[in-house]
Amino acid sequence: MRLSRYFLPILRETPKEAEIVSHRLMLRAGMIRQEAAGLYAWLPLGLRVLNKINAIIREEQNRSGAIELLMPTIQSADLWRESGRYDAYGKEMLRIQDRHDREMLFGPTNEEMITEIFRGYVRSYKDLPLNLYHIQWKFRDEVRPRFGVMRSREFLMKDAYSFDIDQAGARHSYNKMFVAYLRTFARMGLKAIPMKADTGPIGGDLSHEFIILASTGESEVFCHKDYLDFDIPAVNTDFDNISALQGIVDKWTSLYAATSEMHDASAFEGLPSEKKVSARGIEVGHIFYFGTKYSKPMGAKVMGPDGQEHEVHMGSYGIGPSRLIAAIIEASHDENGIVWPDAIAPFDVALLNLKAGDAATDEACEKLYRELGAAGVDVFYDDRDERPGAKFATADLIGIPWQVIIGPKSLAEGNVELKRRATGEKEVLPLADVVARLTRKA
Ligand code: 5CA
Repeated sequence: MRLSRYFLPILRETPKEAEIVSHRLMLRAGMIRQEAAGLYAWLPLGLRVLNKINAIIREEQNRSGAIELLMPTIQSADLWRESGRYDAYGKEMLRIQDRHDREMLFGPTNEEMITEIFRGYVRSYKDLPLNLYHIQWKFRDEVRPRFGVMRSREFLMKDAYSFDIDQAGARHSYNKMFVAYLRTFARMGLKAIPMKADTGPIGGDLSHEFIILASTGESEVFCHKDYLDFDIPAVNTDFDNISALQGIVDKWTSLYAATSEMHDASAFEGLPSEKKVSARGIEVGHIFYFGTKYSKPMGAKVMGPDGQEHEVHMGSYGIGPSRLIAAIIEASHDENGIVWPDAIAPFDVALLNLKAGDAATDEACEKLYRELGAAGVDVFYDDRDERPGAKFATADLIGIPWQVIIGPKSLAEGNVELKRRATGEKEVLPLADVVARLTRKA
């Protein structure tokens, strides 16, 4: 991508309305634009990151055996009357009337709709377990939308829903999501800790929130320090191995970790003082087991091996991809801007032409741009006629992991400079070695 032909509306001034660093940086870096309170347009740079996040989520959901579909954003009120949640949900639900005066709503979550889909097709325990997920926009009319996409009214959610014949099966389905979540967040460079959580309007009696520690987090959390160094389950984890998965979950729930709603002060006090972490946290995922809470009122039953009908046991599993972007920036930035982890960066490499218009510099940049592209490297090419200072500032602000800096002086000796955004480390290397160096990515 050539910056001269891209759409990257960078702000020079720090926007006054933004209270936390991720919101400020997302606005300044031209990733999002507020369209109304708690509603954001995703500008090209922001959308690239969102797509990267979604790709990782999909890979890990699919690996665990979950299956993707797509449900609509608008739902019928009647569906929610069946579960009894239509009145209970209150003002957070955006209620809409269509031209025939039918009551509709913009979905805040999809337990009812997925249960309706399930009961329309599935009849036998032989079709279980089943876990269906989608990545779709949700709307919750939050009293106080704030912090940009961290707590917005419209936000993206990956929500998965599992169906099992009994509680033991549902536990295994829960564990699959638990392990998939550990892997998902680790791949984004985050240390997410599963914490015992309240179930709120979703309901149920088993629930974990996945929390990353950040001083600007909205929740108060308490946990054992050792969680921060636990190993993440390997890529070849066998999701069908019931006891192996239970072992991973047991380990990750063996030490103290709870949000303030579930906090047990006396249990926490019992920890050695050097192991106590009392901090603020951001909830990036939340998983629930709620048994037959929806299947019973909505009549989602299957024939069991005993020839009897059984109401299915369900769980639901959410991740907030749009919130995750803000959370990652909270965890990874410096005074110059965002520092993207490699896996979710909008581009792999920023190529900075320090003297656009100079024939030799232009030629070297164009050639490298083509070669990197051909090698599968996603390049952000700053080909504008701008001062070097402005180019360095832009590249630092938008946080691309590598910068290749090409100016006439070093180029005369056949060299360019390579900078690692995260550490600021610089090295000089021959122009001819850049492609090999960046495709090795070490
Ligand atoms: N149906 C369940 C699980 S699928 C559910 O709705 N869970 S939730 O309410 O916990 O939301 C799931 C995830 O969506 C949260 O962990 C969070 O990452 C994200 N999320 C929730 N509300 C917002 C919001 N207002 N802004 C941004 N992300 C949000």
